[in-house]
Amino acid sequence: MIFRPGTAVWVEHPDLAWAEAEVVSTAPTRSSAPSTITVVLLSNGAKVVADGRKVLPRDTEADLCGVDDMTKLIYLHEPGVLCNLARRYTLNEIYTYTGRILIAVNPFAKLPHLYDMHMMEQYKAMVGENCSQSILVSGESGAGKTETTKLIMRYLTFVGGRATGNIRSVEQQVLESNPLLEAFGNARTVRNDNSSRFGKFVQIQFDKSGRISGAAVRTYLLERSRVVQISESERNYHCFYQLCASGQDADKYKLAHPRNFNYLNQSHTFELQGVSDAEEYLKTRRAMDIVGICFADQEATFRVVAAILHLGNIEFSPGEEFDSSAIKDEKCRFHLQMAADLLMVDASLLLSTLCFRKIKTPEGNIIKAVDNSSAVIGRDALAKTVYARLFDWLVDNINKSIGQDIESRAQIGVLDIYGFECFKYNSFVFWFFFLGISDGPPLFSFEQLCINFANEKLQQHFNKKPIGIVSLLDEACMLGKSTHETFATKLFQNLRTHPRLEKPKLSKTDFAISHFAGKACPVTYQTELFLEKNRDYIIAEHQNLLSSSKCSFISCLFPSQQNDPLKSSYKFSSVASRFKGVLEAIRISLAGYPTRKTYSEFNDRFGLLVPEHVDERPYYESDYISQLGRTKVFLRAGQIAVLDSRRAEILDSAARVIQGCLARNI
Ligand code: AOV
Ligand code: MG
Repeated sequence: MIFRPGTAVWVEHPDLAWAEAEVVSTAPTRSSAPSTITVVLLSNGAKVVADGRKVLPRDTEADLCGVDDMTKLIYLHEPGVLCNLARRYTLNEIYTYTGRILIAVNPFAKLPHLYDMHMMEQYKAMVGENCSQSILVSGESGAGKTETTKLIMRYLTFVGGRATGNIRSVEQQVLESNPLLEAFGNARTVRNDNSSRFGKFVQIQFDKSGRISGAAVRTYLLERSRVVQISESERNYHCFYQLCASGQDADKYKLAHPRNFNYLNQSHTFELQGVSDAEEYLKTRRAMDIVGICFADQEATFRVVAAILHLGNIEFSPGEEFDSSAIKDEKCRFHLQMAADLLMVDASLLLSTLCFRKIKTPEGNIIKAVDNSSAVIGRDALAKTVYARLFDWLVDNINKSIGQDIESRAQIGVLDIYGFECFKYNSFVFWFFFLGISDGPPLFSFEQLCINFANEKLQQHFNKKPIGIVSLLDEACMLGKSTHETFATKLFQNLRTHPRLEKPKLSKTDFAISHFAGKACPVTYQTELFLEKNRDYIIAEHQNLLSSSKCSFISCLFPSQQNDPLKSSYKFSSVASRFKGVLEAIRISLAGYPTRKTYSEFNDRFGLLVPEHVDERPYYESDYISQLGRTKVFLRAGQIAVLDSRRAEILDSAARVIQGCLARNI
């Protein structure tokens, strides 16, 4: 695009992302070289030479209050969108439409007036079409997806509620499932104090009269590794800290401050700003009451949580025999006993499960001792499995107690997944969330690949041949002899030429993906544990131990395999593939014609281009116009800028003519 001197533009800016400027001159270029444009920044009058490709037209007539729908913007490009969001944000207008998409900017402050009864009443009139719909909430980690999901649920339960005042009504149960699932599935991360570590799809069912008649909650891929491993300044799942702060209950299970437990003290962050874990514990218990989890099951749930903390404190030292392990000391023996008591299993069986492994040989099974580090890995695997089963149990229980309405004809689904995770991203939505985060080169795990993969799918930036990582991983898992090295080799062999995949120079087994088109943000993943994490199986010894529990709550979490003919212990099930099903059905149609103007708006602005034909349809059917609607003109991205520069030329020559006239008169 050619800019004339004086044209209002945006230029890319290292600190501000985009800065307001005006064109001074355009350097004449040979056709092969990129053009350069000299501009003057409005903020400080500095002259800057900018790459012509990074200069975009700026609408000087835009409303200072912003527009409530991005499609009303004259220029729908990044700086135009950012500027509009920023203008609205300063007025506490955090919601902006883009056609059918609603953008929310996280206010990080309570804006109660937006969500009060009065406001909800105003939208109530919109109930009507009686057909099922889904709402997808998308955005980077910390952007506000979960809060938005809760607001949506609150609204839906308000318009569809029966106003009976019953604390155990379906609506209340649906709402209270949120704090309950958050206690067990959310944790503090460097990006968000209450980050969801699982995906959630809530379907709210309505009866003929538009009243809520049932609901179903589905969850996806809880981040299991967090149970045993946390990074600095992050926390484990909230429920652990809540239980430690619970006073009497903590005493009952011989718990103490989180700093005393290996699964919590790997990070030095124990508290959340402005949150009392003791109060949160009471809220979780209350949510359990409302959702319909009986007292005995609540007790059992927290006994399991406590057992996991004690389990994590069982440490090992080398045993008497070569490559064997034994319990480290008396303190660890206490934790072993506590874990066993709480799980209601035999303490010596628990210990032998951790220190020995049964191995199948052609001559029969042999029992082999395992070394220290293998015992620790086994202990952590047990903790993760128990926690994951507990989480699934909670979800099942919520569903059973709320109940589904199978006759419902209309339902509204709300999808809330975890956000895209990448430290170095410097785009606008991120930028205030990432202040104060260290910028060491981050390496990402299997869980994050799944998270980012889901987001990528959701954003429909997958306009390419599927990259195939998940299929290759599944293949590797099914072949017994694969290792992460053979997987990485295969990945690079198969996808060598893929433009989004890179092989980092210093590692043979890491790989980097540029997840989003046009963003310089390759995320590097470490493949070390990919195969193990993708294989979703339970170690036979763990299964046997837990199904022997004298507590029916726990033995029911681990139904014995023999009684379950559908589950063969050899059957391979892939975590990543299950995740890939999740989002297959979701399609977002991005507006192909981002700029929309009514005929009269269009005429006002561009009528002077063809004064004689201004009211006639053939005028619109020129090269610039993509589609003509009944009341509006639809333009493809960028077309309005071309029209605008024509308009500026005409206005300019008109001005010159007028100036000439004036000069002559003088
Ligand atoms: P996320 O769901 O998108 O992140 P959250 O919904 O947990 O993000 O929002 C993060 C924080 O932002 C919340 O704890 C609130 O403090 C604040 N916030 C978000 N939306 C609003 C709102 N509408 N009004 C007031 N405060 C808000 V993650 O789960 O990390 O991807 O995996
Ligand atoms: Mg969330």
